Amino acid sequence: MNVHDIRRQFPILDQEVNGKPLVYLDSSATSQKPIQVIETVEKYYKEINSNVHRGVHTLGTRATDAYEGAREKVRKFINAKSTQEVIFTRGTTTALNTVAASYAAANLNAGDEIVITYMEHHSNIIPWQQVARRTGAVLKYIPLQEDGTISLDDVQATVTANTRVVSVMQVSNVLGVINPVKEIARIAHENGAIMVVDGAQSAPHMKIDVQDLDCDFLAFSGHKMCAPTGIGVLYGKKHLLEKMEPIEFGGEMIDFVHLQESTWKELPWKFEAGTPIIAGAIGLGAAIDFLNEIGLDNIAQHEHKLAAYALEKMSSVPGMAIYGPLDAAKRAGLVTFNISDVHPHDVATVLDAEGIAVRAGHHCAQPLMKWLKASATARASFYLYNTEDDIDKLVEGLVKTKEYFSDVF
Ligand code: 7TS
Repeated sequence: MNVHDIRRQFPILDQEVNGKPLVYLDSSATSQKPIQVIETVEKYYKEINSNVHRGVHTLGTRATDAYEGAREKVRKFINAKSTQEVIFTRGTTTALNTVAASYAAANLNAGDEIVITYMEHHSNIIPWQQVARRTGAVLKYIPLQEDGTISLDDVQATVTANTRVVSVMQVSNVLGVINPVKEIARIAHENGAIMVVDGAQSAPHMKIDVQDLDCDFLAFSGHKMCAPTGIGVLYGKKHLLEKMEPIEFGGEMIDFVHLQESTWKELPWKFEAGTPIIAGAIGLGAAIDFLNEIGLDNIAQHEHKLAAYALEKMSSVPGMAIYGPLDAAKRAGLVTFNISDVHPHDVATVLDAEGIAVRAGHHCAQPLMKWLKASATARASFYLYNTEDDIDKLVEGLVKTKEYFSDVF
């Protein structure tokens, strides 16, 4: 399928915004949804909507089959050994909070260390700060090299025999760097720590094999990979999940409830209290089918080309500061930047008038912004439906922005 055929599957892209054809360059915030996913969710509500795991009636069985079928699609997608290792959550944030509040809160003591990096999203910082506060553990940061990448020497120097948890994003939502999480997992394990991978920006864009990475936990969000909002995944190794206590309690997750105590269902359901996100999970299953049909390797290659093209074209705009490595080989499909002294919100506003959607702000990574010595930045992020033409329009928009503000000042 070429990119123009792919674009045709995303109805939202076929519209004008502010009188100009929409150029959507904010897929790192959330991706657009293909018609297959929209129709799957619509069909679920039109034909089989029912609660799962309870009814004997036919619709209930169909809904349960579709929901559990989606879990099997996720299992295959990340090559987990068993569907017992695949827990549906609200997204990456909930998944990371579950690991912190359940695994880490129970296993960490004063003086133990949690190791993360300066580039983490707030969702992979604050849950660990909270655990550290509660347990007396210490939160340590792997430093970044000048170009924003991580060196394994720095990982070796930061992770010690006291480290219990290492948690790192596979792809940065700001710098675009791809972190060597497989090698970091090896270092974590050599030191007796577990490895948590924040896959929010990698799962949509590259093949992930949890057995090959040998990570203990992986978190990702459906809405960044063509699925609806409100659904995400926590993968965890079975032997760890089995020993963990749920963090939410109520219907669906119990085996027996007595007056003073209760027992939990087996994995994965003990972590899915309440009526689950049924339509979301089924939508995620459809998104996985869609991505598989195109091929994760083809998607990664396409975005890699776009990133290289964007880096080259954007670098030619006078006053452009690009964050992260300039070597496209070290990057995924996004470019974060500032132009001269123009505030990124002004950049985003001028671009919006041209129909171009980019994100401006701190991108939920304030420690990284501090490290970059920038209060805010603008970001263009690409996905399988973006083209070189989108980047040409972005660059034209950036030149316009620069001219507009040089007239003003
Ligand atoms: N981790 C990373 C690396 C992310 O990029 C994000 C969201 C999250 C965690 C949280 O995901 P959620 O689905 O639970 O919200 N990142 C962004 C972004 O870059 N712009 O908007 C959201």
